[in-house]
Amino acid sequence: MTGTLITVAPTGAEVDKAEVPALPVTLDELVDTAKRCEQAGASIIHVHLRDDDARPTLDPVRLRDAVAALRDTTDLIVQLSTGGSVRDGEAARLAVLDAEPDMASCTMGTVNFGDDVFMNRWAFIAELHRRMQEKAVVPEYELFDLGHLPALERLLDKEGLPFGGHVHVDFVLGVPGGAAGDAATVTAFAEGVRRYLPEGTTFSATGIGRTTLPVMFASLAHGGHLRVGMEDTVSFARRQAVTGNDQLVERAAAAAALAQRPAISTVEARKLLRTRDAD
Ligand code: KMH
Ligand code: ZN
Repeated sequence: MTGTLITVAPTGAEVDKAEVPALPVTLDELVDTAKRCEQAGASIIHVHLRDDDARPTLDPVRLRDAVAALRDTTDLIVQLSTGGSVRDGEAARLAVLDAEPDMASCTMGTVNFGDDVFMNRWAFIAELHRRMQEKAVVPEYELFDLGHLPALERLLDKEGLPFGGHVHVDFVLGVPGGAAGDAATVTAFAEGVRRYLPEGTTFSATGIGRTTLPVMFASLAHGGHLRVGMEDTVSFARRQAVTGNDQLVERAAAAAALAQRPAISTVEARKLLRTRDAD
């Protein structure tokens, strides 16, 4: 069993800066949190951007600037979100890849998302997967429901393996409308990975809100990796707001060390995921 890959998802598209002042929304804030999180043990950063009014944006110039700034100041693997916000259209979501990230997310199906719907049509998923193959971008397949596992099996069967040949998935649990964020559900997903996906597939898991801790411990118990960050939870403990993303990464790294699977470096993470500059 390898060490633990820690992904930080610092911003997301849903949390309101006015309600959570510690949320990084400017490029300077993003770079600052990225540096701290790398120091604390993160090796991947899952990036959503905000505009000057702190609203979610897929602006191509901002995306390119963010990729460049993160590369200049950290060695983190830059993973851009192609999920965006529930209001983003397919064309803008596909165009995210033009910013040439190391990785990008690829959600494996439509899911209810609170009062909204996070739309991921089959044709859109297949197009995203093909463009990532062409552009040498490693996907992180986001699984919000158990049905997303056989959907990914079908995608790989029809369209072939992703760039690099390694399959990495992330269980996003505890979204209202998606799979639950508890240990039994992590177990079901981990068993599903073995049943549906190629041997050697790696997985991380994240739990939304108060499901963060059970999902984190269950993922470690199954030999899985971790995603944490203010995209997914803004409270550190009961009545205790998160002070910054590095606080969540530090806790994840401590848990991984306790599990005898300490956080891996960015160099090891690139090798594991076979990003285009892994060598
Ligand atoms: N903001 C959600 C609608 C992703 O980044 O790919 C989608 C999301 C998944 O966060
Ligand atoms: Zn995201």
